Amino acid sequence: IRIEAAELRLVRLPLLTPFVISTGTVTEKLFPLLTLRAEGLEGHAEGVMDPLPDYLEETLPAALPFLRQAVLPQVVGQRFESPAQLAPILDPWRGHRMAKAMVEMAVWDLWAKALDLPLCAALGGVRETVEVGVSLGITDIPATLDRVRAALEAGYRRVKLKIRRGHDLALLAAVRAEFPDAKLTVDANTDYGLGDLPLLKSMDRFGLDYIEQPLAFDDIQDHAKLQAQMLTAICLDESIRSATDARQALTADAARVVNIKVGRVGGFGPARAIHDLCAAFGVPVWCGGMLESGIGRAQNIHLATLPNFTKPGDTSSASRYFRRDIVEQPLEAEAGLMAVPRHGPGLGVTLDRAYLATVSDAPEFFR
Ligand code: OSB
Ligand code: MG
Repeated sequence: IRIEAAELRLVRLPLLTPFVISTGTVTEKLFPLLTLRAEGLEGHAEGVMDPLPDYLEETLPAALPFLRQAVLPQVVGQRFESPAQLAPILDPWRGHRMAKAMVEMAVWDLWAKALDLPLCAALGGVRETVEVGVSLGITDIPATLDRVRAALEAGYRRVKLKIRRGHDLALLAAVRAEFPDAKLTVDANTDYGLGDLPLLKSMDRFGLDYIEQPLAFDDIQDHAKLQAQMLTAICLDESIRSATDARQALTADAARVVNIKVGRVGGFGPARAIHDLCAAFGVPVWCGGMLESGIGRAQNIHLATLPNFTKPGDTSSASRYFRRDIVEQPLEAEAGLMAVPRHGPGLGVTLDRAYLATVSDAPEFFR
């Protein structure tokens, strides 16, 4: 396929309710949407970088000139036999994995469409539906209990509670008392340190499936120290940016579960490499989320069809976050299962262009 043109736009979708995690609050989802054109086909990808560096270092204001001035001019006009052939263009640039992922994922979508295959088939997926849970932002304990009840009644396969220092043990005790058998996990988004070892160890009594990213975003060694002291599995999110990070974490026993986010690791190729490495170590993975719209959700669902995605992912129903999505197909879970979108090859979703025009800036064109 020869990439003939690219289109880049910023999309702004208000969230139905603010999403609060230990590092901050999101009230609207602002994201870049990339479209690549080739041979009458369009490949789409959603970027997951935030306006400010509160999840990882990468930011939207830095990603845009990187895409505009460096990557898109190198890609447009070029011919690629497969997404792997992007490596000589993308690999030399440092960092910016979320921006690189956009280009890589859009080429995967185009490539799958050119082959007339659903993206999951092009990736090597093995299932038609993926198990999903919910990620519940921070609020008070009574409101959290209501949200947990609603999620379990809707059939979600696990409930992940966002925690932070001072909003942890009492919350867990209350949720566990009311839902003794629920599959529960917590996500600290890096809020703790090794100084909190006694507190973190005391979480062992709640029977959590794992504790996600308790320590620093750029740490592996301290997580290994913590894992050695805990019965509960540690799951790494922020700390795993590459297959090298995954290898170091797995060989150090710093994580017994890995959250894979395709944007965080730079695309489907690296995501699959991490998936394969985890499988070789007998470590289960699950697909994380970044409050994506329908394009990003479709990316996640296709990825999660790979065999070692054996724990429920975070791609819950789009209607939990948005009044209206930018894709025409509703991405809604039923009884905790999300069907792989199959409205045509590739991502299997189509843009709702009329609505998109009302929530995005005018696109920038590259040709
Ligand atoms: O740590 O998994 C995270 C959202 C924004 C930033 C970080 C995280 C999250 C989530 C979202 O937990 C889950 C979702 O997309 O539903
Ligand atoms: Mg996380």
